[in-house]
Amino acid sequence: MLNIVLFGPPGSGKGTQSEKIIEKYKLCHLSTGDILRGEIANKTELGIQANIIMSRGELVSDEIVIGMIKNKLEANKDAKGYIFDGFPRTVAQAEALDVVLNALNQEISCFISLEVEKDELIKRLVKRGEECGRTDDNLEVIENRIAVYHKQTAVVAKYYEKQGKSHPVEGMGSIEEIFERITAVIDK
Ligand code: B4P
Repeated sequence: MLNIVLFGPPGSGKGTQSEKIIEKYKLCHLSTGDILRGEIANKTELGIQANIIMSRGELVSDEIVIGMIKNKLEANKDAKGYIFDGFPRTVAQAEALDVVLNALNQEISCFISLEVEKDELIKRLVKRGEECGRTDDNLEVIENRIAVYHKQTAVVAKYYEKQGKSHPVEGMGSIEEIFERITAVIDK
């Protein structure tokens, strides 16, 4: 099975590239951001709590997101493989993911880390905020999301480097150019 973690700071293109990867490799898409936004749209108890945290640009608790991923894996057992988009975002989430996959006799095949300069991240997210009205895509919250990434999330790359699975990919350029770089890593 092909199990990919697509990693990078907010606005690095995880969601964008995930869509193209799923289409090409027919993988099951597991995006914690999308699942959380679904809970918010459905006004569930979890969604109401998550909305407060996400609109500040902070991370939702490990316990909640790990539970969500377990449920999704359980519900998609027949998948050819998975793409984890926006998860794991902490080392605790990475460790929990290994435990869950091991129990299913599976493992992460590769960890792809998109590298994008801060100015470009801000430019992309501000533009999306203007176009789509996502409440966390405004300058103040974007700055906090990037700070949270450096404080709590960037360290996850070291976890996969130690396992020899980490592949940094240049995330600047056109969506197609970046997709070609990603597929070159996956196909290898
Ligand atoms: P996510 O939904 O994961 O959102 P994101 O980090 O902002 O990245 P996203 O995937 O949406 O953006 P993309 O780069 O594709 O997280 C949102 C929030 O949910 C988090 O802040 C947190 O609160 C919570 N959360 C999610 N997962 C969690 C977890 N595991 N633990 C705890 N909390 C969690 O695209 C951005 C924009 O750039 C798009 O408009 C796109 O069109 C554009 N773009 C992409 N590639 C481009 C390119 N090459 N050139 C120009 N524009 C490009």
